[in-house]
Amino acid sequence: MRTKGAYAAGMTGAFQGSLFDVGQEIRLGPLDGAVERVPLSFGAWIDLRPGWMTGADELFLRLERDVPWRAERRQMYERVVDVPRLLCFYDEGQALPDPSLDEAKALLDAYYAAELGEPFRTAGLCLYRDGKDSVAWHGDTVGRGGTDDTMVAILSVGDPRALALRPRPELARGGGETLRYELGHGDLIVMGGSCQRTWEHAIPKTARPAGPRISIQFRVRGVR
Ligand SMILES: O=C(O)CCC(=O)C(=O)O
Repeated sequence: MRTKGAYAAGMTGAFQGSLFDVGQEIRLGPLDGAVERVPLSFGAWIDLRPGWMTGADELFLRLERDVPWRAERRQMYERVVDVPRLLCFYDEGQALPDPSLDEAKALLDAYYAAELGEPFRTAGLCLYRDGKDSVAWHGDTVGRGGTDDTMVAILSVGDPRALALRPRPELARGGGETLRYELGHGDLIVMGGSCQRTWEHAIPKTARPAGPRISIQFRVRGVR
């Protein structure tokens, strides 16, 4: 289902934005010297770069308006249920919906070139309309993410939502803490090393008032 317009027409909570950010020029800050690496267990790690993009609320509004958002449905036991978020996938070679995303990809490619050994190729966009939208615990294990180390870089715009991370229960055997990072308004997180196959991540539902958030996930070829 194509829901462009329906969302903007007010299906859910409206985006307030930061008074200082809407209408501001979209700019990406440096990554060199500004990224904090957090080592995790089992050879996984995350990189954090809070506030990487300024003018991120402006980008949120553009993407909310311009991206052909789709609702998906999936089989859950005997029922087909709505996936509780809207999606749009830009495959390798497809034009990204805003030039600032080309710039983000180019900066990520340059910063991670030596360590990753290949460029980011695809961009998955997700729109969480309010606190009822979510994604369950998972790793990006379709394709090479299930067998090889890789990186998934996520830029968040709009209202912050918690991205939770935990070691896979079968590896942690009941131990291992859950980490939570509130991501929005231009924050960058990069999951790397074995993170996709030894850890899981989720955007949990929240009962707290939550405005909409868009995440842009850059992945390498053959990882979903
Ligand atoms: O929205 C996010 O930041 C996470 C998205 C995600 O995990 C996914 O789509 O696989």
